[in-house]
Amino acid sequence: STHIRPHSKTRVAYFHNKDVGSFHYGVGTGVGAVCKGASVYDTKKTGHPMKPHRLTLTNDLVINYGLHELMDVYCPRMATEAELLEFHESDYVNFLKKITPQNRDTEFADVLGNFNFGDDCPVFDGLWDFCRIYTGASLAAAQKLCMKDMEICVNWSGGLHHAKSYEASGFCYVNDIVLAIRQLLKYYVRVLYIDIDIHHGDGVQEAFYCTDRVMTVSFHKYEPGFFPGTGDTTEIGSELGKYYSINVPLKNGIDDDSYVNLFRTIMTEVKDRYQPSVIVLQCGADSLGLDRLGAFNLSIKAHGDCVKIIKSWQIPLLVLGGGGYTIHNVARCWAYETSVLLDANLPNEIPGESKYLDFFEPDYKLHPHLVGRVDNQNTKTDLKRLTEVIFEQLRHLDG
Ligand code: ZL4
Ligand code: CA
Ligand code: ZN
Repeated sequence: STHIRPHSKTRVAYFHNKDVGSFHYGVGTGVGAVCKGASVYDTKKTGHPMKPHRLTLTNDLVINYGLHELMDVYCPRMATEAELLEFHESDYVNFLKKITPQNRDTEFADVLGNFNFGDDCPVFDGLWDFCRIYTGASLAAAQKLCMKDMEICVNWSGGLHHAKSYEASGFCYVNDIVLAIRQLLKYYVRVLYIDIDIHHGDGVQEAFYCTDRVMTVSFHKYEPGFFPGTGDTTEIGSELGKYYSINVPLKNGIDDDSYVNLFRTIMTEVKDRYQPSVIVLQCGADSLGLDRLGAFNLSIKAHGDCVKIIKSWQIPLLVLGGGGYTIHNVARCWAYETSVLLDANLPNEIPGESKYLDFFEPDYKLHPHLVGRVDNQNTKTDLKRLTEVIFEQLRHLDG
């Protein structure tokens, strides 16, 4: 299938562990009963919104479109406990290692709350392995970039940006991004972290708030009551890290043109001023239109345009997943973005060989119409003012 990728020589490595898609964020008792089949569990009323099955769907599209033939495919190892301890506190790691749905209400009932476990971050079967699988993939991808024999590494199971060193948060238990960036810092001088998930990348921002060796930029919805509640433009970093944390707070319903223009304008200025040696891009797909938790209006093309812009700079790149709760669109988005990274052109028709073809009904297209549910509450004036505030902050980076 090389005909779909005529001229590109970019080397891309894809990290996928087949087991990652079979975990379920079940909420305590009765987990076994609701987890037997994805079709039963993945219904709106009973399930947690985070569904690892979306990673199986994504990989299925990648394979059925033949993209695996255009890149190096790795089944990465699991991260070790020692690797998790490079960022996370030992009390928390010990808890993660030991907690199970069976001991959660007895032995560990008192400490669940201390580590922020609850409805958002439930105990589920295989939690420890799940964390080590998605983190192992991000670490393997970062290590590959450190060896400098690959331009782009991809791990769609990573990007869990809310986890803190001492607790779980917002569906995230281990912060694979922080761990991957810490690995990159051993070989690269300056790391630029970009986060297009609809939620604020608070865990990554917090971890690198006081250093100028990592610049974090998050685009997100910022409204009273919207998780996690941080990410105002006033959060700019501190000490050596002052001016090295950037936040782009947005309102509901932002459309393709506004978002991509804003992204291009801000990120080009960030790149020119910061001159990153490597980039980590978190591609949370909950910024798409019609997401179950999100409220933006982006099409898959526009989301992918952000990836295209970063790829065009030809700086070593680690591409990660993140949020995304309307799972058939998550799979479409990340399969499309894999093709963007490969300069491959995919037909709009979803390949008929897919075992999961039913997920893509009724249109069976890669690019369905996702726009139109919420009004754009971001005015031209808002976005102009926002750009000015951020450009003013970026002026401090010279000299
Ligand atoms: C759910 O239906 O805003 C969890 C979470 C579980 C199943 C059964 C329990 C029902 C929506 C969300 C009660 C659920 C109450 N179940 C959840 C303040 C909150 C406290 C918890 O994309 N309740 C917390 C986290 C956000 C809050 C977003 C995004 C991750 C990422 C990267 C994390 N938490 C209010 C909500 C459900 C659930 C339905 C839910 N939780 C929606 N938004 C949140 O950035 C991966
Ligand atoms: Ca974000
Ligand atoms: Zn999110």
